[in-house]
Amino acid sequence: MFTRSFCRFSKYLQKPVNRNVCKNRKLHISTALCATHSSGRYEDKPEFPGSRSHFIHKLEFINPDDTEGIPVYRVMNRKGEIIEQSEDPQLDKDTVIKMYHDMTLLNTMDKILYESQRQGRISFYMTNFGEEGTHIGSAAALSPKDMVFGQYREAGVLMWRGFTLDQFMDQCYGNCNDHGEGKQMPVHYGSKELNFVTISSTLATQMPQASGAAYALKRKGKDRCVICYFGEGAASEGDAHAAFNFAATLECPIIFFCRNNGYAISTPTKDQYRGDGIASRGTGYGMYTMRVDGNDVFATYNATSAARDICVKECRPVLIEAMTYRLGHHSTSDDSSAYRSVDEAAYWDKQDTPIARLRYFMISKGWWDETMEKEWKKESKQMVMETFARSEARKKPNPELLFTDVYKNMPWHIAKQQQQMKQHVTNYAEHYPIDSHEKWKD
Ligand SMILES: Cc1ncc(C[n+]2csc(CCOP(=O)(O)OP(=O)(O)O)c2C)c(N)n1
Repeated sequence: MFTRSFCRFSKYLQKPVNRNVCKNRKLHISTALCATHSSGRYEDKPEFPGSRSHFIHKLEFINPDDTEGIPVYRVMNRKGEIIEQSEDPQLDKDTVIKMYHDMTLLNTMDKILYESQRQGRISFYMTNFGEEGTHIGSAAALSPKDMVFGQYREAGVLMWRGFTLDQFMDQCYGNCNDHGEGKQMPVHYGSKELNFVTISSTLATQMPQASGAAYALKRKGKDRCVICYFGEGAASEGDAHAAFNFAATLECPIIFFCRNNGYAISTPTKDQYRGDGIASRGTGYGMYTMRVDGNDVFATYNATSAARDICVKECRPVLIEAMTYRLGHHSTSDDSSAYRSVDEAAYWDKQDTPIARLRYFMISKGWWDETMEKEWKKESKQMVMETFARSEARKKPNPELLFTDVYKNMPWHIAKQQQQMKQHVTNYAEHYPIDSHEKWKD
């Protein structure tokens, strides 16, 4: 204030304003004020209600380039060797094998559904290649009662909780067994029984909703928390800010789980943000924060387990940023070779995948070998193929369902449209693929 009025004042004196003079003057003034402060005549520490801090007496900006990146927590190296024995979560053999089974089954399902889209058998698909460790590691650390809000690339969380291959494929086919009645695009899964809130396409909208759900859980006083997954691209949405700030100020038991896989479709992280990833934002909102190696299923497990404890015991939000790499294309509508080198993806595929790391670990324990690998590959592929054939053969839902659940009770004008559609399709049946749908009631 003082500096600005001093500059304005010099304009009235008809003298050219020399910015440096102004700047020097400002520094001079502030030194003078500081001298008074240090003499103890005024307060010794700032008492502004908006921050907790202390005074400094030299002008300096905080330069983000001066701060070191937040470290990446890992438990095992790329060869599946535990680095620090005290950090080994000591999971039993059955749990580790389930982790491996789920990660690889997801991988097999992805390959087959991806191919099925290429052949036009389903309309759309998104693979989870390279990110299986983030799904399984985090899901395994939660209670099945914890609520999940996902983005769309977290199918492994559902798999861990028991979503069946039939349920995945019925949704992708939008057939009569799909709980969503074929209304959404493929991969928009949801399951009330498994506490997995149905996915929707609009990025980051689930984030403030998840904070709200966590607030509701807190009010109910249950030992439950919410986990909300999102990509580093989605974190640029305004909704992400709203979610973080609400969760922190309202003290909500929520884990914000960011999958930082390097890309948001074709946008690399260097065009997405200029700070130190997403984790560096966490403490700015007043959240516990940590960055984890997302290709390390044990590190992800430990991080999520500790975050859950904080949520439930302290009722505070936690931000986890899991560093990983999106090995596949963004979706079946994308060809990633248009914006990144094939060599780059191949490097990650060869050097560091969560599946390979866990396999190394299991082999070193004597829990897995080549024969088991071959048998499981064969068995899991067969399971996926059989389910695929079943789902494909099922009829599409009754077209009447297009009009249901717009509201809880169908208003008269929607009922009228439903009748009109039935009449129209009956009159022009030869122009509609009516036989591939379940029949409506007359
Ligand atoms: C509000 C909104 N804007 C844009 C899109 C289009 N879109 C779909 S996915 C995506 C990229 C998201 O990237 P990221 O959050 O990093 O997740 P990833 O796909 O890498 O898992 C975009 C821009 C959308 N669905 N919603």
